[in-house]
Amino acid sequence: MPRMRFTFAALLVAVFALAAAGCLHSDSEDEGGGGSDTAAQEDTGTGAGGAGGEGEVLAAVKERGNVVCGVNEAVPGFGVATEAGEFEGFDIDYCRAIAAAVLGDAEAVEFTPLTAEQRFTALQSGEIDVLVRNTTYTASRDGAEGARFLHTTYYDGQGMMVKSDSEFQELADLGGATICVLSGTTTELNLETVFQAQGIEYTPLTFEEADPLQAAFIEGRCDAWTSDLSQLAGIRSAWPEAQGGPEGLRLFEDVLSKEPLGPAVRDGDDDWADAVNWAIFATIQAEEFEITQDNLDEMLESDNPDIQRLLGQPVEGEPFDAGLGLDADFVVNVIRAVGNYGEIYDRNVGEGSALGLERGLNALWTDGGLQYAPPFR
Ligand SMILES: N[C@@H](CCC(=O)N[C@@H](CS)C(=O)NCC(=O)O)C(=O)O
Repeated sequence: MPRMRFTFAALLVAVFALAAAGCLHSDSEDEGGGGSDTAAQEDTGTGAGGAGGEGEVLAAVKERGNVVCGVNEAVPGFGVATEAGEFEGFDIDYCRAIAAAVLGDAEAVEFTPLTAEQRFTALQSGEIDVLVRNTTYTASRDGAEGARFLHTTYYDGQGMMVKSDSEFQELADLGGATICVLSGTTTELNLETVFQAQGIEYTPLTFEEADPLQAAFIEGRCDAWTSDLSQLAGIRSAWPEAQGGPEGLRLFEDVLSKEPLGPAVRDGDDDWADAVNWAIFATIQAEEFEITQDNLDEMLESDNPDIQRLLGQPVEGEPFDAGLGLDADFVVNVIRAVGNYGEIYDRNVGEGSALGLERGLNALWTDGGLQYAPPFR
């Protein structure tokens, strides 16, 4: 896992109040408890639009005219609800990309904020059409949670964060420490296995939501906070000035796990899964072809047949239709609304954001990274 780099964007940090820093939730502390995220549950198949079977979600979304997207509202850079009630972030832009691809309207999204514990139940019950909430693709979630994971939009890993003045420098130092962790997450499970494997004794302090976890961390009730590195970077970027701002926090170099984060839909509707997947691939392929929000109109005039096909422009008379149940020019709608993968990344979590995360594993395959779209043909 490449090192993450942070920019100390003090001006951005200054506008974040404590309540908005990283974790906007409140209540329902679940100390010492820890939830299970592996229990299999029946898929009631009701669907956000009353649909669950093959092709039904895609049809229901089109009929209803919006996509119900399960999101995080508490992780800066990925999914945040602003004071004005607007949702923004990397995952939020992917909800918009899906709506743009399926409905031609990136604003046709209903955002449903979910805690880590709630997310799979919401997906299984049909409360949401798609889950885009910094969710790690794992075997048991794929197998026992009725979730179908789609292309990984962000390759991440689990990290450990302490206050900058902490005596702890690396995992091995944490013997006897209390560690704050969110229940219902892979984070909770990895913490246990990694520490057990390394023979490090520790006490977990478990919460269902991030806001009370953050309060406990600030109060010194735990010595360290573990989560996905991207989320720790987001939390750090918005750390309250009263607590020392971003420089008041330090991330260890240790990476505890692989955390491939991406959208998930309910099992049982391949058409819907395909539509969501190709909305994501559109952003990656557009980056590879250097198609941006700004040069899109120019690119529509391109005489490169690969670009014409991607953008649904006539190639030898006919616009390319892959049979995905999407308009021939769905990629145009996606890129016009949210830009290509690199633009989405940069704006929300990359160099153009308070997080300042390098592309690392999330670079295109042509740049040595893992982001790769199958051919549009
Ligand atoms: N990627 C991991 C962790 C996801 C996760 O829920 N992370 C926390 C880190 S702060 C979070 O999103 N908290 C916000 C909340 O649920 O309040 C997973 O899928 O289990």
